[in-house]
Amino acid sequence: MEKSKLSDPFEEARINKGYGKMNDQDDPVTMILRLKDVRKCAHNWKVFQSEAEPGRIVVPSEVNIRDTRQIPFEVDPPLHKSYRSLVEPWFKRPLQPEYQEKLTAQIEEIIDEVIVKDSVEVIEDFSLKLQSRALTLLLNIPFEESEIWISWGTHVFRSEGEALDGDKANILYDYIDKQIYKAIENPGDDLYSMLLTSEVNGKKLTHEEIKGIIILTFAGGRDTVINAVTNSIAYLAEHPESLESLHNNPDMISKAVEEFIRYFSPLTQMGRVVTEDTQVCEHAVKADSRISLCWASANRDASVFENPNEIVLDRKINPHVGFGFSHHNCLGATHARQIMNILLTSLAKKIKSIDIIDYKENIEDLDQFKRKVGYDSISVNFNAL
Ligand code: HEM
Ligand code: EMZ
Repeated sequence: MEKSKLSDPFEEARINKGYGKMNDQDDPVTMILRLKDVRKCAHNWKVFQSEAEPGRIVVPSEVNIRDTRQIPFEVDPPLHKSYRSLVEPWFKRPLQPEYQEKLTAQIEEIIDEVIVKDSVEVIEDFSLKLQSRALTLLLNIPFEESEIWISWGTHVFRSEGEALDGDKANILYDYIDKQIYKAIENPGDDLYSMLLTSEVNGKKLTHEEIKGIIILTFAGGRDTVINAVTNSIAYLAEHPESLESLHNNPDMISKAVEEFIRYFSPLTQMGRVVTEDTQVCEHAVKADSRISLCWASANRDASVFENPNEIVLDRKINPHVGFGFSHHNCLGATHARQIMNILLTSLAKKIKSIDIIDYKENIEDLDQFKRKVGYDSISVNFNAL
């Protein structure tokens, strides 16, 4: 088995039944596995809602470690739209050339740092740094702030051996409270200050609403980006010919980004709470139970994707749901796509090949399904072009 491969644990259940089951802290989940059904359910917010108890749509459920509602993620239409329209222009800033220049400088600096070393642990020394530094651009705050976030490690709610870590979550919540107070005293042109002067439906945002938006910005874009970056490097290590193709055909890079997101599906699934007794895939689901939209399974659906288990860098038709589907589609996707685009461009420009020295896989335990999402650690040697 190739070291960079992410196999598809859902195939059999997807083909035979279309759904899977998993228990999660005694709040079981019916996982929707086919692309068509995932889209249908994602669209149907009246029956499959996001705004139940804060934390409940996340798998594993975060109800025990968080009371703050993440916005706009845990809000349904029509209110969802009001919040979303407020933050959307801010999250499109990565399209500006100036933003992209800064991001390019950040990424090239990291590559220049690692290229001279014999052994680089990609998560610590590459992906976490890249993700944290890039986030200073998205929030529009000083670069140095990233040092604090790097010291928190890869996941803000998770620690080694513990899927949910309340103490660790509190570090983030306290930090955000402080940052909001600082922005009240000393407003600037950062995301906190923008939110502090904003109104939704004629009312100023509360501290709790701002906190909910910022927590989501930190949590949603952390291990997803880290896994996307790390998995790309592992893949290119085993496929030097792909690195060469990207070097020779820069036009291919945006297609390659979409294909990596499809294949890696850094966010495996997201839940919804069922509001009335209904059926999915001819299977009864009860009101107040949970379903999940399994993006990772939908992205391997052979009725939609030819050779779903292969990375086809220039895949022509690629309607993947790696960034979700319908109104809750990923708000950070513009930023994440720029990171991936610039990463591939810079690697193709500077790196000839990458050798994997050692690695430990990160396997998500989804009850009967075990899914590799990336690595706990992976050491490599980058060889300059
Ligand atoms: C929503 C995936 C990066 C912020 C989503 C959803 C998916 C997703 C699948 C849909 C959730 C649902 O329907 O319930 C990813 C992947 C990423 C990534 C694969 C990286 C490769 C980011 C980043 C940020 C971010 C960098 C921000 C810094 C958000 C937000 C939402 C969201 C705010 C909620 C949008 C809404 O409810 O309207 N993401 N995400 N994501 N993501 Fe991302
Ligand atoms: C939540 C989620 C957002 C959740 C769009 O996804 O990402 C997860 O990593 C967090 O644990 O709280 O922010």
